[in-house]
Amino acid sequence: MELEIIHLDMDAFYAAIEQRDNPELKGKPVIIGGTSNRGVVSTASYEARKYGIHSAMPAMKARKLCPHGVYLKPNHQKYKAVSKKLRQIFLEYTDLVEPLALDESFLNVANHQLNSIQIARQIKRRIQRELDLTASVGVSYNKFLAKLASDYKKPDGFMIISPANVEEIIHPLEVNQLWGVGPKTEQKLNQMGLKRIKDVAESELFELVDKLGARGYQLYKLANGEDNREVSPPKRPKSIGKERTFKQDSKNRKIIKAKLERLASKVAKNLADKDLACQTVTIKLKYADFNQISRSQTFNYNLTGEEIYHAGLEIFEKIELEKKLRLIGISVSNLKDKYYRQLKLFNEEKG
Ligand code: TTP
Ligand code: MG
Repeated sequence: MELEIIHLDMDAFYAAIEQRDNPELKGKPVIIGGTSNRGVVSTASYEARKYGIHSAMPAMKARKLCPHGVYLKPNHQKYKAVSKKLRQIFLEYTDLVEPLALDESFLNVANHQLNSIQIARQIKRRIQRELDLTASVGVSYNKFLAKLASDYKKPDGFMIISPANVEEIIHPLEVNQLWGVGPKTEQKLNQMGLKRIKDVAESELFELVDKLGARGYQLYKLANGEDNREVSPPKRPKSIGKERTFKQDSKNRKIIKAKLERLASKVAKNLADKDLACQTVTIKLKYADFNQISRSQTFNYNLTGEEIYHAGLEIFEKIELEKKLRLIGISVSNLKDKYYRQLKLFNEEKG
C-alpha cells in the first residue's frame, strides 16, 4: 500500500481567481453566479461561506443571507486557462493525471523519482507561487482516501492518509463521506443503524449486500479503506489525420507539397487543440490506379506544429512517384500529452 495517489482541489476556485485578479475583493464575501435573480450560485469565497452561502444555492436566497456581498458573473474562459496551467504543472510529474473537474485532479506518481509527499508539497508551493492561488492536497494509497484527505483540511489543506492513520481519520466521518453515497443511500444506511464510517466498516458484510446489493460490498470495502480504482487519464485518440483527393491526378511535386502543407497544418492545429503532440508521422499516397502506399517515421521526441509538416515532407521526398497521384494524406500517431516531460529524458537531463 504505497502512498502514490495525490488528489488536488483548488479552494473556492472561481471566487479565488476573481479575488486574485482584483485585490479590492480580497477578504470580502465574493459570490460567483447569482447575478440575476433567477440564477444559482456557482461558488462563494470562504468569507461568503460564513453567511451560509454555497454552490447551487438560488441567487435570491444568497442575496438575503448576504446583501452586501460582491456578486460577479463567471468568466469561464479565464477559469479554463487557469485549469490548463494547473494541468501543465501536474504533467511535469506524471502523465497519469485524471481530471475530475476544472479545479480537481487525481495524480498517480508511482513512477517518479521523488516520493508522493515531496511531489505534493512541491505542486502546492508552485500553485501558490506561479498562480497565486491555493489548493488543498491529499496524499494516500488510493483514490477514495486521497480525495478524502484533500477535503479534510480545506482551504489550503495538506493531509496524508497512510495505513497507520487511516482508521483514526476515516472512522469518525459520517457515511455520506463514502464515495458515491448520496442522500438516498445515506438514509438507507442510517436506517440500518449505520451513521459513521466505523459502523459500516464493522457491520456484517452479508447484511450490507442483502440491503444494498453489489453497492453494499463496495461501501464495505471503502469503509475499510480499500479502493482499487485506477487513476485513468482521459482517453485520447490513437491517431489524427487528414487526406484530400486532388481535383486532377497529379505528379507535380510542387502542387503535392502545397497540399501536404495545408493538410499538415490542419492536423497540427487539431493536435494542439487537444494539447497533444505526436511521435509518429505517416504519409499515405493513392495513385491514379487506386494502388495505395503508406510510409511512416517514428521519432523519440514529441513533434508539434510545423515539425509535423517537415517530418511529412521528409517522408514524401524519399518516395519515388511511380504514377500520377490521386490522393495524399498525412496522419500522426503515437500521441503524447504535449506538456508531459518524458521521465527518461528528464532523468537524463538531471544525471
Ligand atoms: P468545487 O471544487 O466544488 O468548489 P470550489 O473550488 O469553489 O470550493 P472548494 O473546493 O474550496 O470547496 O468546484 C469548483 C468550481 O466549479 C467552483 O469554483 C465553481 C464551479 N461549480 C459550479 O459552477 N457549480 C457547482 O454547483 C459547483 C459545486 C461548482
Ligand atoms: Mg475546489
